[in-house]
Amino acid sequence: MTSTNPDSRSARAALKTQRIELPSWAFGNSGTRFKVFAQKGVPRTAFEKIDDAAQVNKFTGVAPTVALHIPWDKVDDYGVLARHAAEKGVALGTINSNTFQDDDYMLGSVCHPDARVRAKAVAHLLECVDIMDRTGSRDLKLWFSDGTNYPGQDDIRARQDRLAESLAQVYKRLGPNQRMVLEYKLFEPAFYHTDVPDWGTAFAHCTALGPKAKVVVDTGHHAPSTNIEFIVASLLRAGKLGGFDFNSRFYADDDLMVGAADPFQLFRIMHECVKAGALNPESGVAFMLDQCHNLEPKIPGQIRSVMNVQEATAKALLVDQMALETAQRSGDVLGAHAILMDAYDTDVRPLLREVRTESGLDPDPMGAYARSGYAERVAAERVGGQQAGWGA
Ligand code: PSV
Ligand code: MN
Repeated sequence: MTSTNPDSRSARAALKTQRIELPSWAFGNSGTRFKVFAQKGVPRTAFEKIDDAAQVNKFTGVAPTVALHIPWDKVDDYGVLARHAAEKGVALGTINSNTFQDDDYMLGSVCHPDARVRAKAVAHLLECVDIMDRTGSRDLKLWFSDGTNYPGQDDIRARQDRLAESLAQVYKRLGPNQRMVLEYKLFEPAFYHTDVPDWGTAFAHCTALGPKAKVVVDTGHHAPSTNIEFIVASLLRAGKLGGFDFNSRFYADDDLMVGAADPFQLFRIMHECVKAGALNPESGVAFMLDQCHNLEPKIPGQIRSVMNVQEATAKALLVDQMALETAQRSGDVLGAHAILMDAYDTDVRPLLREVRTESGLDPDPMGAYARSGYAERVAAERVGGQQAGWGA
């Protein structure tokens, strides 16, 4: 006997409308501080990154937007880039800011002790909003590498004040349909204190700013053993979850394929999302990948990641919510746990194959991509030029 919902019709419908945003930087070369191994056929331009992202959408059908990172994806005319994306069947998504790769930012960006550097960082963020106007993007994603390495290096409270002032300047500039989504991260590159280290700090700043400011949960940005689904549930409850940067980690911010290290955690996160109706695009929760494929080929790495999210989502959709609630209310500890685990233990791959076939897709996205010959074609075509890379 299974306690998963035997009627999978609503699960199928939800899986067909699910949307997962891809990061442009996942298609460029990446590595660690020890070595970046170049791969054949890697894109040289933002246009070629879009081409590769469009392949992921072509074979999964659920990844129709591509996030840009500025200045990595800087182009002369964003209208041309947006039209190129549309021709390839995708659209430009979230604009990610970058205030971490300029010499001026050694001691911070929006929290820097020098007002000149703070102004420079804010000017970059405002430029990102200008780009959003041209790309039609809704979200400005903010992640700050700001922090200190040594006790006493700077004033922790003053840095919070500078952060709040800088964010307020950018918030004022947002259009009626634009949002800022603030990402937190426990540590790295700062090792003593980080200015936005956790969801509480991000939440406090977003609450002070107003309804257009929301928190982003990057699944690789917590201390080991952190209960991420609790954070997700709390932010959903407060209407402050802007979205996810999905990836997985074994040790720190490993940026590995989502669902690779801990598929059960991903399921628990998606269970909270399903319960809160966050899968619905109108909920305003953006499901994005933020990963680097250092060893594996990039496009199949992204396809696999999308499939991992789909599998966790399908399992979460199969949770018999009514039976779960009944068990929870009656204090049936083991019964409630069993209901959740029955859904998690379901092999949802046949269901997803059916969903893909019903959507006119090949049921096997990895195989279909491999058979398409795209990888060989771009490896032969993309010779010369400078391959895109993290930080390039
Ligand atoms: C920081 O570690 C982060 O998660 C932010 O989202 C950055 O924009 C991204 O990684 C850069 O790869
Ligand atoms: Mn991230």
